[in-house]
Amino acid sequence: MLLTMVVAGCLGYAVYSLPIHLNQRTIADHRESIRSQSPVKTDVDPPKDGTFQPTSLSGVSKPTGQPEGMVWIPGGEFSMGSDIASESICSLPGVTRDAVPIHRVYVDGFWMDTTEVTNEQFQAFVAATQYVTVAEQTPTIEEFPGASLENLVAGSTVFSPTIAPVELDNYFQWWQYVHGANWRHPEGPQSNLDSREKYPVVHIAYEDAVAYANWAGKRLPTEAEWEFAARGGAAGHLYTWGDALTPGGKFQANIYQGKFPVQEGDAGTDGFIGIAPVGQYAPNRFGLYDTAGNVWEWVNDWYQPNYYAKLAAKGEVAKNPLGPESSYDPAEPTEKKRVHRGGSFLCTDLYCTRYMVGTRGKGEARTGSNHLGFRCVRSANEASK
Ligand SMILES: [Ca+2]
Repeated sequence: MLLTMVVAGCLGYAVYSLPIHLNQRTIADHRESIRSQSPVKTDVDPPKDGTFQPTSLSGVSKPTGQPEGMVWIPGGEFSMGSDIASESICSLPGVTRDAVPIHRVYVDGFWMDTTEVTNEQFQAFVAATQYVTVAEQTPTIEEFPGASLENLVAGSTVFSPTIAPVELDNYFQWWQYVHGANWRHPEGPQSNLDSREKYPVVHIAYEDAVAYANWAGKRLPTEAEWEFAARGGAAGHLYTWGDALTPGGKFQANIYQGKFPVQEGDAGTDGFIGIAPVGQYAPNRFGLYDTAGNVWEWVNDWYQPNYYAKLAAKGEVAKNPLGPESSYDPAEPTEKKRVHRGGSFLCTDLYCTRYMVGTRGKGEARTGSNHLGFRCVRSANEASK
């Protein structure tokens, strides 16, 4: 939780600008134009390039007994990761640094929730189990030795827009630990879930997501399963839907337009200022909604920035990879982090464009926020609840 303040993958680096707009360009043109440009001087190593190869869907047929609210993801072999094309779109250098190199991965078929878990779904879980989320628990001195007692108050991390424009080099400027913020009170004690039944549940820690999944007879996806599903059987696209951000002028995800992170800076050109109900945009080719934008999603893997490089170094297709055996983030080596995927309603090309399908997020496992949720999967051989 935020006493140590780790926020949903959008860590700060120095800002530079390399604006590229893809709407009228092919991805091949875009990649070539980047390679021909003079290198931009930053303190971040440029990502290594890689090559996407076609996705090969598994020939395994769809099992019978489709679970409610889930779709069958056929499984198969695909190219996972990101490359310089994604790196160039974001004003935050290093956005793909931990998502290289592109490497081949195979995943078995599985069932996946079509949407992020909603407030009404999580409410049913809590009503059945009386589960108390991490954000609702009072932090202990054992967990935060040295903290003053007045700071040991239950709460969670809430996006708090700045009054005036700020340098985007310190996310503490727009994230605050709000006492009393939790899944029932997304913006703090004065907020509630009225008319938000179909919104994704937020302020969920990793262990909260696992508890829900266990109750539902499901589990969290691996990072590989998540990316395979989000790519929808296609290969090498920037976004879950293709390579243009707004094909035909139409937004495909709830992200952020306008000045970030200032008050009233979110223009809502995509139809939503802030969080949106699930399923407001077209699904991907597998029938999944909101695999880009709206809220980040927990996946099961521990976070290590060089995990893809370790897999690629083996020189073989990684079969059903489960992630590294432990967490290590050089930026915050004492924090135990799991991977986040998909980006959120706060993602903007000014700062964090990780609604791009091959990019990664990360977060301390007990830290939730009001732009972080989850969805579940179920293996083909797991019985329905
Ligand atoms: Ca939006």
